[in-house]
Amino acid sequence: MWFTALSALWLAATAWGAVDRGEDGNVRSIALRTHTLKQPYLDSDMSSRWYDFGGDTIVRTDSYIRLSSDRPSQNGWLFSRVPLTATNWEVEVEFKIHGKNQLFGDGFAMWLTKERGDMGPVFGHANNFEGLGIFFDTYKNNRPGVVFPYVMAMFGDGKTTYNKDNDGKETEFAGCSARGIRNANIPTKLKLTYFQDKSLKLELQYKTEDEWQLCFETTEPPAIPSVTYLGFSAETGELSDNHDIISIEAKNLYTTGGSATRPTPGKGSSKSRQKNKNKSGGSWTWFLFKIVLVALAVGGAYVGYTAWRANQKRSHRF
Ligand SMILES: [Ca+2]
Repeated sequence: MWFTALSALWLAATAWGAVDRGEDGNVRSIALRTHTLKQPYLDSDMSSRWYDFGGDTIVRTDSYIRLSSDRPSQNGWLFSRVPLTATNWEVEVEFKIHGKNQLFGDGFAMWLTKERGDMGPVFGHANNFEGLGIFFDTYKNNRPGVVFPYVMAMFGDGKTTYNKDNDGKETEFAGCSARGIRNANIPTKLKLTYFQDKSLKLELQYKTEDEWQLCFETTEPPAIPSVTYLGFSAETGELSDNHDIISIEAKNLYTTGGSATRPTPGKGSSKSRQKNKNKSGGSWTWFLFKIVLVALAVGGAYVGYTAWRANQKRSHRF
């Protein structure tokens, strides 16, 4: 009986542990399978259940999804099939920008937009978009005094135009220079973390392995539309480069009640954090989930106990 009860509790604890993987003590995460993409990328029917691609995109099942090859006038995209509806989320992407040429371009974009797979002039995707675009711009069209490659975020309202001629300077929300992100010696990664109405943070990994560089962090970012697709696109013109997506890992984030951390106001203020007293809606979900787990454990214990009793009765009879 006790053995069964203990093993049921242990099972419950393991199930709990599998989802309770937050790095921050107050933030829990669940992997979002619908927005995660790993090798070999494709199913047996040579399509992906959760992602769709088009244009010049090439999939090499053992290596990468190449949005643009190192050839002129390439234009490819990769987009999730279902919208990302989580309120708070984290997306970590391994990517690779590389090529043999001395002069190269133009870069790639990450999207959280209402539009999906709409080819156009903004790193291969549609202009006047609605939602968030993060641009990894490797070619300086005209932004004096700024070191390229330059990574910048833009919130589109569906009307505002991204201006390629000055690398989107007037519509920049936040950004950073990332010299060395192209042809890097280590796997290059980005991590975008979004807490609705609270914070948007972009971290990059390209200098040292397992060391994140803060690109920007802001509080009270504009709302990302509730129905947005997660996607990527790249474009080459006269100049070219390979723009590869290696893997995408998405997580749904929950803050637990009482003491969720949030960044202090201002750009780039990642180091100092303050306590947020607001209870989040997520905490209730977790509380109910815990109750279900305990109920399962107790139920398991009872079933085990009944079986044990029946067994004891049988063995007494004979
Ligand atoms: Ca540019």
